Amino acid sequence: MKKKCLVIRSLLSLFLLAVAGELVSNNNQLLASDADVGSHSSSIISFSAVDGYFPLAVSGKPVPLYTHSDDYQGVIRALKDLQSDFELVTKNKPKLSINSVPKSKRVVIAGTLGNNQVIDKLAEDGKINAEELDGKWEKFIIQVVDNPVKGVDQALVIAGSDKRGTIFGIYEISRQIGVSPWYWWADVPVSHQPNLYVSPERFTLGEPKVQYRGIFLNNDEPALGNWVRHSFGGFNHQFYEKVFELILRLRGNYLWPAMWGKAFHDDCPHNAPLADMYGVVIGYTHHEPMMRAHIEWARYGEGDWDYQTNEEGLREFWIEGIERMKDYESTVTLAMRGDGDEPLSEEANIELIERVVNDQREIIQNYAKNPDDVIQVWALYKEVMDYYNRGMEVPDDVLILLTNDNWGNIRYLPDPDDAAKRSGGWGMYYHFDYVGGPRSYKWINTIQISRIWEQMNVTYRHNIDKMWLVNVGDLKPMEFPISFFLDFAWNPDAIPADVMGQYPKWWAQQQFGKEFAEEIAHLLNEYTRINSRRKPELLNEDTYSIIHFREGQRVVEDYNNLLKEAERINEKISEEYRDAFFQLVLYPVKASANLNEMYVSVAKNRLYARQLRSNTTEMADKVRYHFDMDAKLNDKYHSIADGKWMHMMSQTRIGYTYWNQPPWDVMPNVTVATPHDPADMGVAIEGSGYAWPQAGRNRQDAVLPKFDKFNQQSFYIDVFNRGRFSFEYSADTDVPWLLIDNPTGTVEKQERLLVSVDWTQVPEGTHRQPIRISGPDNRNIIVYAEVFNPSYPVREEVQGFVEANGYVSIEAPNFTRKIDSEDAWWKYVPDLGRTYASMVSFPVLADVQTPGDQDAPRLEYDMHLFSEGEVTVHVYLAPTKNFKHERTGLKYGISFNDEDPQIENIHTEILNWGDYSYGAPEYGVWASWVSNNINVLRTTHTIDKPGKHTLKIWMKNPNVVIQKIVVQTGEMGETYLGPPQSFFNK
Ligand code: REL
Repeated sequence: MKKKCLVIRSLLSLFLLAVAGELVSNNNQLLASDADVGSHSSSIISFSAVDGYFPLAVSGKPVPLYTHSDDYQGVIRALKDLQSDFELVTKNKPKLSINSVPKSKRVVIAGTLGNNQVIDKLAEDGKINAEELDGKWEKFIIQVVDNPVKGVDQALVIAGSDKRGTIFGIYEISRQIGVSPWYWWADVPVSHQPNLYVSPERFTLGEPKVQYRGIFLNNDEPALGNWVRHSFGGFNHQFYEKVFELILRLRGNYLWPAMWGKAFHDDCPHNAPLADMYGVVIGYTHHEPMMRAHIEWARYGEGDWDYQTNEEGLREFWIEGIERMKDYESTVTLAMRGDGDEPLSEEANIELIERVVNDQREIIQNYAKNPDDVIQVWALYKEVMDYYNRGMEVPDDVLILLTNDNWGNIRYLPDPDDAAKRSGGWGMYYHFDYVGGPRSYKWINTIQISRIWEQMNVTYRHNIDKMWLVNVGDLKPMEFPISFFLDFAWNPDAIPADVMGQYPKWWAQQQFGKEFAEEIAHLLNEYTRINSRRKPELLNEDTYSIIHFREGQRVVEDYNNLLKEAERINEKISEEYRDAFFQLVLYPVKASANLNEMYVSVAKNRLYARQLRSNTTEMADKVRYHFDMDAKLNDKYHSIADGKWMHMMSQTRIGYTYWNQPPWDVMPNVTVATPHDPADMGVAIEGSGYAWPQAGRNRQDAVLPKFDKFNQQSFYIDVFNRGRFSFEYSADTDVPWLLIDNPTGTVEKQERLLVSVDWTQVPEGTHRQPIRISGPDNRNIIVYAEVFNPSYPVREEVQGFVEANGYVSIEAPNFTRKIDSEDAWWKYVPDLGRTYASMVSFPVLADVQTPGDQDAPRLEYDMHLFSEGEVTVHVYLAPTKNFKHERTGLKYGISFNDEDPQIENIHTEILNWGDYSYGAPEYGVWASWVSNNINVLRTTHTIDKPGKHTLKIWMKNPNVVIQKIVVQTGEMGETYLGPPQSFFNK
């Protein structure tokens, strides 16, 4: 059904990110964005007077704006946004004069070289340098010019090389005076600034490094769809204007519109002309050729979606698409997939697709208004990549849109030299949100910007720079990674790894000001880290171990600590920021923390039920509490900002049973049980799923994990009740150096006793010490503590890591030594990975190295091992795909001490880049990599004798991302993340 659409101009607008400005501000005044936010952010605005600066607004009075009507409508529209932005910032709206020179000594002049006579005259008079702009793509300069036009003493000139160049220059001022690109989309408030001064230095961000930079609104039901229908009445231009403006403020230029049952051109006749007026290029998805939405075939198509049997019908349909496109800036998708984003039928072959493409290109030539300006795009999505591998011909002037595996891992990159030669260029289609196997992820932000950085940096260095596009799902709540993706696309060179590490703080400062930027950056990094470990849709009670290393408990604690911090900031931050803070920080942290705690509680409920703990039902109640809380948080999201975001969080996320979303959120099954009547003591211990007392022939001793003087752990004993009446308990041991907190007391339901060791008193050697737990009816249960206190090495002196409890666990960046060669090395990438950060073999295009050579680049980890014989080393790697065109897999070398390195191929199990279909031989391996967000490789080594050893990780290929290393020497509890890092001295 078509919606009525009124031409209502969006009112507001606001500020953008600056990346790598040429100007280095040297004043010490109060700047709009402070120097410590990273070199990628340059500011030319001061909020107080500076000698020689241009007074843009003084005492709340902004100078008038001036342009000429011969410029693009989109430029004049953006200037109106700037007018509103000045009003938001200074509380006064400047006059916008079109054609007649404002009566003012100082003005802002904005316009496009070659399209605006005022700007052209400035160029002619040599007041701005036309050469800087001539023939450039989306470039602007911002410059103070004396006596620009008759009657005006001085102007701030924003001149663009083309339409979007000028628009980006205009929004650059908006951003720098304090209007976030997210002012409307996330209710980011604008601070009042009565005085605005601009540096007299010429300022430019140059040309973007990636030509088309965009987003795809996808998987747009139920959340986006319900919100849009509620707020705008449909996917009409009132909605899309908000999207266009956002894209331009983020310095993007490209959109694939929402397409689940929607048709951009057909749903509202104003959508396409307005996109063009705004300056946003429109493309249709990889399976919607020739500017026609998928749903339009259902609406208007005649016959089957099959080129073999219905060539005529399809040609007609496509011709209409191309004619309807007019001369609006667009990209045209070529080729075809099966109806509804499915592979074509078995019989369909490469030859047929090539024929389809030839015919489509002919239609473009014959029916497009400006056929030579049309960007033709062929996306190598899913099985189409395989056709390409099998020799499918793609005409050289067609843009090849490469893809990730839908989970953020690039599938294929051509040889960079070949890539550079292709006239149609290359693009990359990336995902923040996905519908499909192994599981759809559509609810919350689970994307680490560090992984975007790493994968898109690899992409860029392979000369994939014509188009970067990202699937952003419902758009919200992906604000943070969208900003990063588009900023990085503007200029990847301006955001090297260490600057990327600063980005969250910079972004936080842009939305919330300086005061809490550091803390908010930490929250953004950490919540996305925890969510990226395993998408919430894949979480269940078995994900994290509640038996070993207190893993589940740690995740809950970590998340709840983040939540505490978020709530602390929420209380302190001024009222006007609260709605934005809720959307961008508090909700994702709280809702995700809540969900994680719900699943850990389910795990406890199940364990407690098995062990007959009387608090089993309480745990079931806790699950219910968190389940209800999830819905309450949803409601809260829908009520903030006067209900502006109604339905926006309505995506289901609890109760998945297979890849597709559940129709509603379903609480996991729990056990509710009535305990025995009389008091009845049970004991459970850390590191074991069993409970005591045990009967029968197979009963085991209760033995805590081993205490050692290096890690100086504490381990717990749970004394619990299986009955309904409370009982007294006591825990004692014969040695003074074994410490038990809470040694006596009353158990209503459960008491947790923490056992630790007084290392100043314990004698040297290995000890096995019983702890007697006495309960009702004189029953005793013995728990053993094993204590390891070797005389050597000395804790404070040992170099590197120390083995304990059957392993040495190492976060990769904690190496003892790093040996670099001149042209290759392991690079620290902050925040990347499930537990801490990563070391990445670098640079992206480095030559293959030879592990074992004396100077070969490597990481060395010293460690003290008490074990000898065979050990297994587990290397935890990011699930990088075998993307190099040679398809030989990425390799690294690994050795202990002076042994010859073993060469490990991280792609041994999954060499093919292609096959996604369920049931294909490699599907299972790939599915477990992306579900767990890790690829763990294991090698075995022989340790000749206990003592000091050095593990070496050698670089062979670049782009291997190592997060963590575990040397396993004995039995080690199974967990999702592997054991936490071992004791080490740097
Ligand atoms: O994530 C993707 O690129 C695709 O699965 C979707 O674009 C797909 O077209 C789907 O939304 C609808 O058909």
